[in-house]
Amino acid sequence: MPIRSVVYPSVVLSFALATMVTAAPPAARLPVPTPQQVAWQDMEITVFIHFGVNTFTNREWGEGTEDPKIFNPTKLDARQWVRAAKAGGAGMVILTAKHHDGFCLWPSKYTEHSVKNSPWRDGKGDVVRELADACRAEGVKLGLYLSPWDRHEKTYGDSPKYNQHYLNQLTELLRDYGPIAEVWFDGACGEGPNGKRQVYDWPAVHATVRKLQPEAVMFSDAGPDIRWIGNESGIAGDPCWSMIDPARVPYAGFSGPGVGDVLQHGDPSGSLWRPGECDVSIRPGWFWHKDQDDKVRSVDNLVDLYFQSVGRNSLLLLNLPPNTGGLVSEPDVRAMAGFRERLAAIFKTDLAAGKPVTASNTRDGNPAFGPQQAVDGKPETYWATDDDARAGWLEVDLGKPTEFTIARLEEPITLGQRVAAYRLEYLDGGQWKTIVEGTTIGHKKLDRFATVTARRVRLVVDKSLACPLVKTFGLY
Ligand code: FUL
Repeated sequence: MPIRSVVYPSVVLSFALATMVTAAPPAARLPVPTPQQVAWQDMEITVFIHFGVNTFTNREWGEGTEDPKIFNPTKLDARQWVRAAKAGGAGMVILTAKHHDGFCLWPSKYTEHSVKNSPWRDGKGDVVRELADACRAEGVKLGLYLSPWDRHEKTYGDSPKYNQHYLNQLTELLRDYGPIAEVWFDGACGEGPNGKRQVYDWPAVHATVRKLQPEAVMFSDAGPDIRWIGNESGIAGDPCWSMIDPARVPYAGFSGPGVGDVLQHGDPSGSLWRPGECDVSIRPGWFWHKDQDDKVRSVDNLVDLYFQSVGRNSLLLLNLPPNTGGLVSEPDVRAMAGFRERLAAIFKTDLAAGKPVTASNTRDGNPAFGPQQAVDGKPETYWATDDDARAGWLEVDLGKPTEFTIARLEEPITLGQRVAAYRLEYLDGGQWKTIVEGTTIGHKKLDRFATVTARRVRLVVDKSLACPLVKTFGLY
C-alpha cells in the first residue's frame, strides 16, 4: 500500500536512530564567549579611523594646545570612509572620537576643545553623527575610541573630577548616536615622571557602557571583553588562546613582567574568555601624513597580516586614516579593495568541501557529529569526538591527487577553545608525511605551506583540553 510504504520506513529509521545513538551535544568547555564576542570575532576584519587635530598638525600625539580653527576638512565624506572599509571586507568602523589631545570630533557639552569651535561646517558639524549615519546607511557597525589620557582637559590628574568628566563624555557618545558595537579604551599615557597621575575609575566606566550599550564589546589591554594582542604590528601569537587569567593584566595600561606574553598568547587555563584584537595601521603612522602616501601597505602585505591575525584566532583592526580634506586617500582605498579581492580569490574553492571524510572517532557514533560535518561548509555543524577523547584524526579523500597550499581549520568556539597541538599530514606512497605542525585553532587557524600534491590528507589532533571538535577543515 502506498501510504504504508511511505510511513513505515521513516518510523523504523527514527526509532533505530533514537535507540542507537544519543543526540546530546558535547558539554561546553568553560569559559565560553558571549554572543557579542562571537559576533565580534565573526567579522574578522574591522577598520580604525584615526582623525582629528593631528591630521592637520602632522603629528601622532597632539599636546592639547591646538587651536580648534585648524580643523577644517572641507571635503569630509564619512560615507566614503565606510565604503572604503566595506570594500576591504570590514564589518565595523571605529572612530577616534577623542584622541590624547582631547579634541572632540563631536560637539561635547563638556569642553571647548572640539569641532564646535572649528570653521568646519561653521562650527555646527559633528563627525560622530556623520559617521553614525554613514554606517547605518552602509550596514556597517560603529565603534568609538575615547582616549582616557587627555592632554587638554584641566581636570586630568585630579582623579575624581576627571573621572566624572570622562563619564560625562562617554555618556554623550553612548546615548546620542544609536548602537555602538565596540568601545575602545587606549592604555597609552605619555605623562613623564613629573606628569599628572590619573587613577581611572574603570568599574564605573565599564558599568556605564553596560548600561547604555549592553550589546557593545569593550576593548583594552585588560578587556573586559576584548584584549589587545600586545603589539601594533597586526600579528597575533602562536599559540593564541582566547582565554586569559585576569590577574595577569588587571587594568588598561598595566605594565609588568610577562604582560606582552599573556596578551600575545592568552592562557589555556585562563578563567575568562577575552579574545585578542590586532590593531595596525595601513601606513606607518596612525594619523594621515602626506609624506606617507607612498608607504601604504601592499595587497600582499595586507594578506600576510590577515594570515597572522585572523589566521591565528584573532581579529584584524586595520587603520585607514582620512587626510586633511576629510577623505581616505586613493592609495589606501585601492589597497583595501585589492585586499578583499585577493582574499576572495584565495578562498574561492575549498578543495575538501563535500569530499568523503573518515575519522578516528565520532561522538556516540552519531552521524550528526560525524567528520562530514567539518567539510559541509555549514557554520553550525561540527565533527565531535567522544567525551573522553583528547586526541583524534580526520581524513579527507580528495578523490585524486590534488594541489593545495593552504589549510583552514576552525573550532566551534561557542563550546570553548580546545585544541592545543595538531599536525597536517598527507599520504605519500604508503607513508604519512607531515605538512605542518600547529598549536591552537580557535575561531580560525590558517596555515600556508609549499604546494602539496596529494589525494588523502589528515588533520591529526595530538592534544586537546577537552574532546576535540572541528567546525571546518578546508584546503585551498
Ligand atoms: C596607541 C595610541 O597612543 C596611538 O596614538 C594609537 O591611537 C593607537 C591605536 O593606540 O596607544
